[in-house]
This record gives sequence, C-alpha cells and structure tokens, in this order.
Amino acid sequence: MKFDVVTIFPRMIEAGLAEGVISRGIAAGVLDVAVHDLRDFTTDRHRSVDDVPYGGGPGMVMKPEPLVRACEAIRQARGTPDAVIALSPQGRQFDQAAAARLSGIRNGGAHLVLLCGRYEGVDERVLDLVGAEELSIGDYVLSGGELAALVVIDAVSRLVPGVVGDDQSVQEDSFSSGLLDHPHYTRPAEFAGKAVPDVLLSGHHAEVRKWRRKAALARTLERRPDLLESAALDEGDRAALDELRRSKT
Ligand code: 4FV
Repeated sequence: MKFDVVTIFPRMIEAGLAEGVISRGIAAGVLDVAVHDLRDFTTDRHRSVDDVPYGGGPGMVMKPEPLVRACEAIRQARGTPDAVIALSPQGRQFDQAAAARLSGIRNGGAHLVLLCGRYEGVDERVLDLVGAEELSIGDYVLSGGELAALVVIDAVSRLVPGVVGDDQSVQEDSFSSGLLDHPHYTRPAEFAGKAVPDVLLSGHHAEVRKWRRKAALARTLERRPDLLESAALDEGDRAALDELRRSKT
C-alpha cells in the first residue's frame, strides 16, 4: 500500500507514523509512505501556500498552484495514484466501509495521495484539477487535515494483509461485522470486586462466541441502533435482538 501525504507540517505526519503497527508495516515494506512539504512546491521567496479569500471574510485559503504542482510531481515520481483524497469537513464521512474500499483497491496495493488542508481550506479549483474526492473524519472542525490523514492511513493500513500481526483480530474488529465490539476482559478474574463473566472462563468456545455476539448486539442496540440497519444479521441475531428489545420494555 502506497501513501503520499501533502502537508505544511511534515513532522506531524512523521510523528504519527513512528509507532506501533503502522511503523512496523513501513519497516517491513508492506506500507510505503512518502511525506511532502507543500512549501517545496512554491515559487515565491516567502514560500507562500495561502492567500486572502476572494469575496472577503476571515482567514486565508490555500493557494491552488503549490497543491497542483505537488500532485503533478507525485504523479511523475510515484506513478498515477488510484485516488487523491482531500481531507475536509465537506467530505463524505470516512468509515470502516470506506477504509475497506480504499484498502481493497488492487487488493491492498493501492496508491493514495492525501491532501492536508489548513486555514479555511483549499481553493475549490484544486479538487477538480487533481480529481480529488473529499473525505471527512467527523462533523467537527480541526485546525488542519494532518490528524485526519493519519486516521485514514491507520484505518486503511490495518486492513492491508501483513500490517496487523494477527489478521484474525482485524476481521473481528468493531464495525467489520457492522456491529460495535463485545466487551473485553483479561486477568485478574476478580478486580476491585468485579468478576469476569463466568462464560469467558468456561473454555466453551461456542458459548463464548454466543455470549460475545449477544453482547455486541446488546451494545449496538443500546448505543448505535442505526448500525443494525446495515449489519449482516442472521436468524439467531434477530431472535437475540427481539429478546433484548422485549427485556427493555
Ligand atoms: C477535517 C475533518 C477538518 C477544516 C479547516 C482543516 C479542517 C482546516 N478534515 N475531517 N473534520 N479539516 O476539520 O477531515 O483546513
């Protein structure tokens, strides 16, 4: 999986890639991440990346030229990307399905360019000129797209075979089943007067699986009933949900 990140704060991205499974994926060569300083694609001696907004108003807007030059240089140096993503609150909501879509392109061999906005955002013409799709990590305003780019890199990279040690755990992650995850426990079996559910100590794998599925359904019904519409539910799940709904009334 190949990522090219365009930002005015390269160190923020490098810091976010320096730990954990992502850094191991990079070291193992499964992930290839290049970070580009947008100022390297400016031509004026002040290395300006922003300018005043047409139509007036507060703040500054990111200039089109450096961003378009950066994307062109990446295309020449690293090949034509499968997708150019501009991180912005105006984008479609990034979620596990989007992560799966992006990681699935050419079965994990995709090449993504991530544009990190700053100030009020980027000149709108850039999006069309570089064929960018806008993605948002949530309905809140960040001071820059860097953290959003790191969220996308992390969520997408985890789905690339070989990045997360045990691919099994990725399959069982939250949302990969369309449901919230079941509760997790580890030693000690008793802590602060609180015991681990007996079934988890029983060794009955089928019972454990059943308990975890019901716990995930209960949690999803409680906290994110919206997810149940799109979750892949079988007969047993629907029966469990009916029982849970009955127990709530
Ligand atoms: C954002 C988000 C986000 C908006 C103005 C950067 C900031 C500044 N990006 N999901 N939410 N971006 O708030 O992706 O340019």
